[in-house]
Amino acid sequence: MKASPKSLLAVLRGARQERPPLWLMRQAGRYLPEYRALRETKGGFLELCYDPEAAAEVTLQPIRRFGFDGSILFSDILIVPHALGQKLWFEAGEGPRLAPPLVDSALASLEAVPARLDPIYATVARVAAALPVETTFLGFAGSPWTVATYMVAGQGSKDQAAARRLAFGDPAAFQAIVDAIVDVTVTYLAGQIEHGVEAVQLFDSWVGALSPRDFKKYVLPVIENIFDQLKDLPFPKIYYPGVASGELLPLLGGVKADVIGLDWRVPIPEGRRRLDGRFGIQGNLDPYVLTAPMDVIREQALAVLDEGMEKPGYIFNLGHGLFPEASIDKLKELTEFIHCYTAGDGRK
Ligand code: 1CP
Repeated sequence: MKASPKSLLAVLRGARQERPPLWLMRQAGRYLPEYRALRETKGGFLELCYDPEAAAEVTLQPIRRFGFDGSILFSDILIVPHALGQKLWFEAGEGPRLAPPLVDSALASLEAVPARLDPIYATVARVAAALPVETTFLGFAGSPWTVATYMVAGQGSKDQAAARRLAFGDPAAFQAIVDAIVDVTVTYLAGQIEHGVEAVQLFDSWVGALSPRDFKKYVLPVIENIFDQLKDLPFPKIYYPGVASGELLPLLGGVKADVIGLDWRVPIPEGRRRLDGRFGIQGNLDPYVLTAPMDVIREQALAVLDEGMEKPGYIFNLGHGLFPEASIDKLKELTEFIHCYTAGDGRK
């Protein structure tokens, strides 16, 4: 059974709901054979991102398969550094590379290429025209901290060490990078809204690497600034503070977002308490639960659902992104299970 029309959008706007809407972070990608086939014909991941017809198709693939309530634009948080002028490519089996890394190169050496955002807007317009009416269309960007961790190191990094070193050792240089990301990000999110997304999520995947003190100093004002600049656009906004961010939740009270995404380490009632009940909640099944037998998946999903559905404004999701080994059959069953959820129906 499917949830009611645009149930995700209604919940993002704070509506009380009978059935939990769901979507999954990183729901498009390599676990789908139709994705791998299209990527192969296009030559690579970035080629897919910059081909609006193909990127729209990839955005729609998980909706066709599973009927999720939310569809997230297929693109990447690293399109913003690319638009800021860094070279960007993906090493097979390793991940993203950006050059020059800003550990040893000045931001001023980059020449911005704002036109690199244009194909993404074209993808947004295509998806908006093609999505089923009951599906809510989500746009996104990375938060300046998380994006900066890649720009500084030139790749993904353990513990985000290079960015932390730069932030602590040369705060002015770090702030300049963050300021540049903020400007593009606000334009980019507003542009996605203008072209047809119905809500946006800011991914701050790696902010849990910081102490609450440093989060407050280096990240919080930046996040507040972005949401402040977007506050007059009447579209729901989600902030996902990434893995291991539980200690940061009590600091988020002034952020003008509607929903906060939780990772799996924080029980949902505790997350709500730390957030003072001010936000809707999205999350927070551990993605690795999806590797377990189906009865374990159901039991864990039910526990999450029961906690989430205690209060209005709840969206089912994972605590972090889906991984390439995900099983299509299990995801189908999980989706059906969630769409049939009724509180306290004795399936525990
Ligand atoms: O085909 C491939 O090999 C590319 C794999 C892939 C995919 C499918 C990458 C490379 N990015 C994406 C898509 C993507 N990335 C989406 C699309 C929509 C969807 O959710 O289905 C989104 C929202 C992202 C966001 C993203 N990219 C984040 C934030 C979310 C998270 O998972 O924490 C991050 C950190 C990235 C960086 C990135 N992009 C790709 C890789 C391999 C990485 C590095 C991840 C790492 O450092 O561990």
